[in-house]
Amino acid sequence: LPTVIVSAPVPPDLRSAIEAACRIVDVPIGQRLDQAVSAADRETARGVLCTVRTPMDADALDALPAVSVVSNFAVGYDNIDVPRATRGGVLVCNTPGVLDRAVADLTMGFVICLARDMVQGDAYVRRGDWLKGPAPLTADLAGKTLGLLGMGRIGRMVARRAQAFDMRVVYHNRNRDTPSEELGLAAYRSRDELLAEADFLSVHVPLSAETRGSVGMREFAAMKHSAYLVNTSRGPVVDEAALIRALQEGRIAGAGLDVMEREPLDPASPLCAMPNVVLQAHAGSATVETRRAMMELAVANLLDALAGRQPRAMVNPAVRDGMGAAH
Ligand code: 8YV
Repeated sequence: LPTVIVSAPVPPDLRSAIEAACRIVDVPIGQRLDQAVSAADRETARGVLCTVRTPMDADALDALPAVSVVSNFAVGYDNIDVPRATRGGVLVCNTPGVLDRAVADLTMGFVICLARDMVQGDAYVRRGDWLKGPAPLTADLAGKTLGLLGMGRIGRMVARRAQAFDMRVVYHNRNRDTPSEELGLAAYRSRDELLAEADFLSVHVPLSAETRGSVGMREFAAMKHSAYLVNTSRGPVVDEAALIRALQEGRIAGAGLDVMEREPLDPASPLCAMPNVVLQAHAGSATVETRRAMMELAVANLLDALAGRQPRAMVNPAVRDGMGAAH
């Protein structure tokens, strides 16, 4: 049986499915495979099932010469050096599609929480302030502009939800997304127009060399003072020091953050002391149903690739088409 390295929370039934075809080597989540796996298992491992917390950089890939597939339990794959994997003939798989709704739901949750000041409202009731009088008024979503930075699968799902709340939805994307415009989901704007118009700026881009730190002081300065930032993508897309400064200086009104530059977030971070910031623990996809669907897809991707079948979701399909470098 081929050896596979598993560093992901696989439930028992799916683990049995893997064990029917493979020998599993377990690695605690977050550990480097080139350090945690024995030399013998590193030499023979044919596949990897891991989370975004497993660095699959050049060193890790080099240490696993027989690996032909890395199945990521995530749609994002910024933990993997994909060009290096492609050059080495390693197929990279991910879990697109099955988590779009959950992430979009949490995004709208942030928008509603921020507009209606729900975290403060909750504290107001618990403190007994309600006994002294009603809580301060908040703001409508209807008529407000949601600016989507990134219009992929998740951005579109957010647009659909925001429309149901009678928001105006505009977006900016590397490539103009004509289908979204034809469906009336959102209107295209230049990046600067988007920043200037948005009452809520929500980030839906992958983390890459181009997007790292791409929402920073220049962007906050271009936004309305009354605008909120929502980030359910990847923390490092936002320059967090600049965000903290922008919040402290009142350049923007607040933020809803599911992801941070460093996770888990240090509770000593100034973000944790700000009443106009709502935080979640990288939980966009963290529902029972969505995590199950993600794991089913990630396991199927792994087993399909090892059996020579075409996985449902491939990041670098050129490897399978035989266009990657030879082994
Ligand atoms: C995490 C995510 O993968 O899909 C992604 O890109 O960031 C999340 O769904 C999740 O924490 C599981 O590891």
